[in-house]
Amino acid sequence: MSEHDRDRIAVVIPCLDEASTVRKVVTDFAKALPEATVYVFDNGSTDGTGDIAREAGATVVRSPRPGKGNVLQHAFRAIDADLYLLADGDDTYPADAARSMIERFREDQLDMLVGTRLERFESESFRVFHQLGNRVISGLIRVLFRAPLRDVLSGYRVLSRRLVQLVRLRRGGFEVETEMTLQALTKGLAVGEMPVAYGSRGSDNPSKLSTWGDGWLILKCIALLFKDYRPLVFFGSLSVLLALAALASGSAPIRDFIEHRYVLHVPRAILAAGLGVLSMIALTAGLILDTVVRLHEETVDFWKHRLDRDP
Ligand SMILES: Nc1nc2c(ncn2[C@@H]2O[C@H](COP(=O)(O)OP(=O)(O)O)[C@@H](O)[C@H]2O)c(=O)[nH]1
Ligand SMILES: [Mg+2]
Repeated sequence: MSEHDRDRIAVVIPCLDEASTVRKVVTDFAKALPEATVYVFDNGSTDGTGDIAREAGATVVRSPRPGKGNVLQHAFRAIDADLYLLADGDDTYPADAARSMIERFREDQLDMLVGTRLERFESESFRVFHQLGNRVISGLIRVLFRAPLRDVLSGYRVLSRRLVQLVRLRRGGFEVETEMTLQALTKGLAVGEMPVAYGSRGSDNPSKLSTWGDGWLILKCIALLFKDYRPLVFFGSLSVLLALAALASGSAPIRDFIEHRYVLHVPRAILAAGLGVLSMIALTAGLILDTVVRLHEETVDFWKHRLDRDP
């Protein structure tokens, strides 16, 4: 009898028009994890996805607001479980890896385990630019947030109860994986990765992800979360850039003054002064917000401690 035997496991599958694959996905996960409850969050499917999923034995929840992010926000609010396994409804993630992911997750005492898709995938698994996009986004996060993650956009993850309670998702679309990862990292939660096989979508049912539209939203999400959680670096860098611009613009007026004891390049002097003031404002904003983030981290630590003590 292990301490985890009574864990409530929720398999959460967001679905939009996945009639051709949802039956297989639901039955595969029910077979792989008989003790789990399989939830299909469906919003706006017009191809009967919800009915097929219900027939296959899933608990189908109608979700009001479109977008994968909105659906996962709904799932985090609606489901009370000890462990959450997120997967997609397009049968690209192997249900038979679920058990070993959960074991690794428990062994390493993680809050999030991401199934990485970079080792074993089919020729059609990734669309053009998606592998490059994934590398750019994961690389950016590695540099900005100092996190050694390689596949931030994977939809296959195991999450802890305390992560689901602590992480406040805001984004409604495909930025959700990025936001979830960055929130977990900035809250000091334990994040790990494990290779899984990654299949390809059937040609009859295209992906809902738009390469450029969602790519742009994901980059914007990273920039905004960097501003929110690393304000001293964000505004500090801005302050340095502004100071350099002020110096560049001020060099002529300064030379004037040294040589003639009089400023000839007045417009440049005014611009330099303005840029200098902006640089100071940016630095001040960075310092003040850095304090706010530190106090926020203390609050998060308080809740982490509380949740550990009485989950
Ligand atoms: N309920 C719901 N599910 C969605 C929505 N958009 C995408 N999904 C589901 O999210 C999963 C991932 O979407 P997919 O198109 O496969 O994106 P990709 O794997 O990143 O190319 C699939 O199961 C989709 O059905 C949505 O607006 N509502
Ligand atoms: Mg997919």
